[in-house]
Amino acid sequence: MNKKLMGLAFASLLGASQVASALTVGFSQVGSESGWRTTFSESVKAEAEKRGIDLKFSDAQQKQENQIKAVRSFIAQGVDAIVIAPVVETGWRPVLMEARRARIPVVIVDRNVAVEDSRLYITRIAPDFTDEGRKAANWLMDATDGDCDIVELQGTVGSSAAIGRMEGFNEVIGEHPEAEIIRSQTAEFTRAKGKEVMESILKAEGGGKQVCALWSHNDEMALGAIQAIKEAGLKPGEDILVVSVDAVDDMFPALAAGEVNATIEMSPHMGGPAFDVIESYLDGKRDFEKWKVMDGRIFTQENYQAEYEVRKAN
Ligand code: GYE
Repeated sequence: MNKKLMGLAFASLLGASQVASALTVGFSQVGSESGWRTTFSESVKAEAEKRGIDLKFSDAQQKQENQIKAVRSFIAQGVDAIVIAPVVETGWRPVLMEARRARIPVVIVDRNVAVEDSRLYITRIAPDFTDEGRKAANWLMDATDGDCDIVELQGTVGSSAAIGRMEGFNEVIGEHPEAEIIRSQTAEFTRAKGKEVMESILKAEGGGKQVCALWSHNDEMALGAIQAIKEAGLKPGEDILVVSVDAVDDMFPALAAGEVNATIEMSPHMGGPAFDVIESYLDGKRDFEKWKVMDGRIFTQENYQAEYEVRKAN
């Protein structure tokens, strides 16, 4: 008798009530490249613990092949459901087809998968990355009257987060003839690369005195870049404005110090909604919206205080 049947036989001895909570869910996570990602992983694990879900967690270390291997392993284990935070958009159809053939429901969280057949997953729980880019650009255009030479730190190339944020930001900037992105380079969503790339951009821009603002696809890269701006003898938040996304805890002391101007919140708490979908699906619900949009606030030097108190209390 295989392990799953033995588990169910044992669970049935415990009585029906325990069977319902003996869900096994495989979670394929991108990696641990940013503070936001770490909080996201911890939040999913805590939520699974709270619900008595047996969570099989896999950290892909930013490699899609590791994610695909993990999903295949979840299928082989016969998990009840699979959750995927896809590192990049493309390359997912084959393994999602395998999950479908195995009749294992899949929920996409955070970034997106580019597949024609939307039946390959139940739903996606994520923010609107394009709207996050628009929010960042609208704040910056208001702050600079639409006249700003901008350097951009892109997230992971091919990720829907980087693609969407760039698209939304450029859409707004395009409406302002005096606003221009003068340098744009990936720093892979990490703090170390953010510092390294910003150092090279400042050198290439004659020390950075002409740079009006930094637009960073996430806070981690922005926090690294702020170190580089300081080491170049400039004041982040004043000489070079800083606008970013995620609103991680470390951004609040930087807002208080005047080193950051704005960050757009991206909630890391997607575990609960994902498990809600899975439990409803396994109870027979089928009419899910294809995208549950997670909205986010913008925190600036004018309004960060209350949220900062909340973060400090937790
Ligand atoms: O902004 C960044 C993480 O996929 C939207 O990935 C997420 C991004 C997030 O590395 O901190």
